[in-house]
Amino acid sequence: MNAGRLGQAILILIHLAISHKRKTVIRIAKRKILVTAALPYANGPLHLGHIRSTYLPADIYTRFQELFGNDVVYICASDEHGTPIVAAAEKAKKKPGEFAKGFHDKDEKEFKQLGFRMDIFHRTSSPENRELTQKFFENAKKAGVIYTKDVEQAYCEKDRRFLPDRFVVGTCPYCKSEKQYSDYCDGCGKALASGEILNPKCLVCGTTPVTKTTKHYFFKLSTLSEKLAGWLKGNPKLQKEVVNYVMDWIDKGLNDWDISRDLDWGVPIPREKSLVFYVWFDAPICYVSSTKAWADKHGKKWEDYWKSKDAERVHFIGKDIIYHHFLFWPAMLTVAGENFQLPTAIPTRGYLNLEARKFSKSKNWFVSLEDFLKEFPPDYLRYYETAITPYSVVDADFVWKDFQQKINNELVANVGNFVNRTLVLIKKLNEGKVPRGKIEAKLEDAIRKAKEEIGKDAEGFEFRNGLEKVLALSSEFNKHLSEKEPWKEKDKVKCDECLYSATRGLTAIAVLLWPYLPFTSERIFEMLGIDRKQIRWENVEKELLKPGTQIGEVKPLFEKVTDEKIKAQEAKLVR
Ligand code: B3M
Ligand code: ZN
Repeated sequence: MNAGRLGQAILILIHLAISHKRKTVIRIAKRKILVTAALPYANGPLHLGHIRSTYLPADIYTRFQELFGNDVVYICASDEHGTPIVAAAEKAKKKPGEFAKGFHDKDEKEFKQLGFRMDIFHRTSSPENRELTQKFFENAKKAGVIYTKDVEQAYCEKDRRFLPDRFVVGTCPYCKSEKQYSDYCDGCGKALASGEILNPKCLVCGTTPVTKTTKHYFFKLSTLSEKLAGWLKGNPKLQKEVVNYVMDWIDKGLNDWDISRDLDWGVPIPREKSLVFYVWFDAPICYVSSTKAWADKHGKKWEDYWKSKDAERVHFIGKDIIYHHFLFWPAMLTVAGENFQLPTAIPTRGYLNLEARKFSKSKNWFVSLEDFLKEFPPDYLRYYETAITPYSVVDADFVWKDFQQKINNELVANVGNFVNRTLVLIKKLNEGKVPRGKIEAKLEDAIRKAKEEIGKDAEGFEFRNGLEKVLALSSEFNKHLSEKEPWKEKDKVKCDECLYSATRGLTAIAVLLWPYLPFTSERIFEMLGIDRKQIRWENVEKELLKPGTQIGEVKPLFEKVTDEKIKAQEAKLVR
């Protein structure tokens, strides 16, 4: 080979290497997805309702994305500021930070027990959040959307302090419910404007407050109406039903937003002595600061998620905080500069009632997460709440009898039965070894089709539909066993084929169940002796159990929920 030829050959090789590399890059390109769940207020125990609308759907989505092989991060934190926390802490004779930390730790523990795989559970009172909140404020100022105005505020002369929001109690001017907070009536659900409450009293000492003038900071939401409307209408990933009524608010005209409070607990407003930011200003910023805290710890860049057009940001919320996430938060991001990107999707779900009534701790109409988890496995809650939760803002009802029925008649009778039956039959008919065979075409198709549709449902946040399809697949495999009756089959080849097909259903269902019921899924894998690293999307239709594998001890996957347990729960609710 002469030198010219050699050079050419080298060039070709380099070219091949580059194009090969390019191909590889394209193949392994993962989507970057940031998932957040609304930050729980650190002022009371979590109940079953919080889980259904927000933390569970966010977890299922995150797990699907992980299963798909995408780069997904699940962010959450305790929301520690705001007057409810200051008031509750005062009652408990604790400092707000110390008081909030108690619930922060409790929430974190319970989230873990439910299998929520949050990458970080941070705090709004963290230094990262203080710093970033002040930066957002300075940038918003530069963008010209911040102004100050004197406002009339309730002031307690005895305690010598301003009384924002929850520090004033009184009678609702609309429904006349007594002992309501001045910003919100629990009786009729109306948000009350400052000064509206009748017969106002200081929450701490009961004195009738006077009004005093104080300087507040405002965010000019009104000037961003058009931009927000454009974003809402131009983003097909936002829920139509929600967009419709947010557009209605915009059409009626947006009020400017008072972002300051006369308090000493919160993120201080720069250059002010006695003002902190309103809790709803710094809370969503904590989505970003938590990402930063997580990224710093893991050698990643938080900007990749927040400032890149290629990344996706998905906020899971309950319907009570639509205003804050569809208007305030995108408005804040719009004026933040520095290439901050707006939310990609904001999946919103309705409230959960308990036996047809609102959850209320004070009225003893309440099931805390802690109490639930003492009695039932976490996957039972994950199953039931997913099964009653459509992708919509409609409310649902937690009913103990319905819970029992769904667990016993669907989860135990269908999935539990299929898993157990398959393994017991292999024990009986093939000495506990996975038989050799070929999966029946009809069943192979069923797996492929279920996988495709469940994947689509996950991308569309339709988790209930997806779960129903996993159950339908399990039914189909149960039916296959009942029809083929392998225990009566004289032909060994046919018997083997039937059982082998069942094992393929078993592993497919175990993978597909993982985002929904991770504990159950991992138990099936453990029972089969398959490494949990095999829980991957591309493995749904693969042979994960090799013929000849010895099945270990078979234990029932689930226990039925007994009548006694349900009666005991019902009796706890004081009717
Ligand atoms: N802390 C909880 C709620 O209103 C509230 C969410 C903040 S998300 C930034 O549901
Ligand atoms: Zn009212």
